[in-house]
Amino acid sequence: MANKNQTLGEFIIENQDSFKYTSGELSRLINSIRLAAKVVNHEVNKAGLVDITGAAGDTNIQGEDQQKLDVYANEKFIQTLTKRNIVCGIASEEEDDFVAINSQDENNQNKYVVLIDPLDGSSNIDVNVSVGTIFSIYRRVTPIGTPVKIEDFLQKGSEQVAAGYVVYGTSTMLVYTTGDGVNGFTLNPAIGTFYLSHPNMTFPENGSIYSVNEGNYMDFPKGIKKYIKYCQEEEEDRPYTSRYIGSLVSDFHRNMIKGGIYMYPKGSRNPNGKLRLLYECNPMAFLAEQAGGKSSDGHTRTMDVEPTELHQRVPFVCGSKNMVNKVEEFMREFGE
Ligand code: P6P
Repeated sequence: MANKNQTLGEFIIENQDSFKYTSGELSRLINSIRLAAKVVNHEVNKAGLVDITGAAGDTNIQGEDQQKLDVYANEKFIQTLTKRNIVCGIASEEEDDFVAINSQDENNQNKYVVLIDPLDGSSNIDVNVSVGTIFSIYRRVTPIGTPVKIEDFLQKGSEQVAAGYVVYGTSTMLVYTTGDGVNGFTLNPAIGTFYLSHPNMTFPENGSIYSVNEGNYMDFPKGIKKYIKYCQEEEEDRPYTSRYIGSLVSDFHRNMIKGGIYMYPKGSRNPNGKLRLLYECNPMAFLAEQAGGKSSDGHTRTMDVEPTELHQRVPFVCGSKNMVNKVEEFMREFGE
């Protein structure tokens, strides 16, 4: 039973029996993410004051300018997970290939891999808009004590054992699931402790907020265009409100609390959509479903998509169940 103002540490201990695998390691893993989140939060909150908001001058595999905070956050999460010797491998938006963590050591009994977008929405950093970290956790599928392999990372979203995000917003929150509902913890920066502020988070089945970059409207599939016009019709329950922050974690978080839908469809410039399946769509889909919401590419459930490569992109429609159902209805009727 969740009681408000419980600390994250107390919550993990109290609930580790509900986790179907040997939960001690997962608890340590969530704790290490908690530590890294606090360190990154400290830097994000002072980004405007020190010279780490400018582009790092490098570009990541996505061809996007790497903001220094991107690089910093990536290093912090990898460093923390490595030092605590909890995982056998990490895949990151900021790393071209996965990073093996001592997995060649036959004594390495670590069974988890983590996939992470260390600082999502980083283009918002230098304009002081919320950004976030997204993480997804799997059990490895190759034998423990052997070098970790790509197949340990290319698992369907339905195989996730845990997923969550950190939103560095007006307050900093850690929201995660281990398959037994979704709980949100708010950081008290004065003492560096996360407190259970949002127990048992649930997506309202209906909502009246839609989040999409309408600048790409002309590029969208016909079914998406029809849905957007549906949202704008003068009806008893519409028009809906358009809210798009340009930071997936922030848009998702607001929609989960208030009810709403986030869409990043495919288009000519993004023939498979923009968002990455493994460390953006799957973790958010896991959270959405655990909170009673829904997630698909407009046709297929996000967590049923068979991954083929580490940085693969998919179209993404995620949020209140009846809103996603409506998009899928339009996609069936009007197609691509
Ligand atoms: P656009 C940030 O880069 C991100 O991955 C999501 O956080 C965000 O929702 C989306 O891309 C914004 O993309 O093309 O609308 O600027």
